[in-house]
Amino acid sequence: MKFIDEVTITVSSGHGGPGAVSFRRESMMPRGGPDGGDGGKGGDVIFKSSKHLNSLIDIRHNKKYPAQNGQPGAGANCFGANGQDMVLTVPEGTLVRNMDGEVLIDLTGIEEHVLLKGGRGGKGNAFFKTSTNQAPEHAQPGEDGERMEIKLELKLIADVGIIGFPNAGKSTLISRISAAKPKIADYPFTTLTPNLGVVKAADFKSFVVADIPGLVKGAHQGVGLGIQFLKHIERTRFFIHLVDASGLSGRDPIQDYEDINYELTKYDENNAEKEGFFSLADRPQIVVLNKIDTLSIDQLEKLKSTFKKKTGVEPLMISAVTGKNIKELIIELTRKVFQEEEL
Ligand SMILES: Nc1nc2c(ncn2[C@@H]2O[C@H](COP(=O)(O)OP(=O)(O)OP(=O)(O)O)[C@@H](O)[C@H]2O)c(=O)[nH]1
Ligand SMILES: [Mg+2]
Repeated sequence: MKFIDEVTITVSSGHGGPGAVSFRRESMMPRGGPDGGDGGKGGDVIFKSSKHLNSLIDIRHNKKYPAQNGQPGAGANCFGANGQDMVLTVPEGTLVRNMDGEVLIDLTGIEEHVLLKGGRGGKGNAFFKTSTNQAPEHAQPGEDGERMEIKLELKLIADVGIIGFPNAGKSTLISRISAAKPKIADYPFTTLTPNLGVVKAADFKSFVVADIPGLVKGAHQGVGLGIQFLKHIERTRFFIHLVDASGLSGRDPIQDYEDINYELTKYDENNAEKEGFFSLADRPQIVVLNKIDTLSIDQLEKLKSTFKKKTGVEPLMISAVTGKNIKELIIELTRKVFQEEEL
């Protein structure tokens, strides 16, 4: 299964500025020579790749990305200013295709590529002065820029995977922290295929979270939907281990937490031989207890301390429905995603 982020936009390079027709006029020189300057060059459309971006979310804000036109030339041999380039910074690995689907640029391993060149500026009349034509009356127009509709495409790679029992609120959580709109319902196995969401964090940072179908005890033996969906989060850096704290399911949060971890170790055993595999059980986890809106303050404190005592882990307590502590969770996720990147 592939998750593709796709955006269609129109890019255009700038027109060249026209050259000027002008003659020097000074009181002592009634018949001054030509002094029309050249127009400026139109801006280029340039793609740059960045390792620090991981989705096309920032490109979605606009449909059109024009570079600036060059300025016209002027008298006194003034050249027009060059138009500013349109620089689009996109994640490394982005493909730029034309509308026929042909790949124009593959930003894998390359840092910068000019897609459309801006038009040249026109020559001013000063340029056309010759011994036989001392007073040329014409200047060149600027060259036109180019316009193109393109499709950007990026295979999304999730940074963070959400694991947990069915009904724990994984889909509710991803819908809270990203623009993803997965199906949410009060029965197990609502999610049948993974969902990806892009989380926009502070400082223009963003990262990708994957919501996969719930696991149950015995998943490694094929119970429930089985553990095959874990393969979709094999490449994530860490997990949000989401636990239903409400007790409404009739299960025990600590037991749920341990059951899921046990399924991870079983998955590891089955995949240990696979080339490049790295253990899911050893993958860092942010342990999050959800649905705390259903608990009294006393129950909440008690659960938190029992959880810590029995598992050695201090969980974050949230409500994906009311939004309680979601901001704190996003801060923690951002810290962990980008801290590991800097190491
Ligand atoms: N009270 C309360 N209910 C919640 C909370 N988060 C999720 N729910 C409810 O729990 C039920 C299951 O939520 P989902 O987000 O579909 O759970 P899931 O983990 O994606 O479930 P599967 O896709 O079946 O694995 C829904 O009825 C949600 O409204 C919460 O913070 N508080
Ligand atoms: Mg779900």
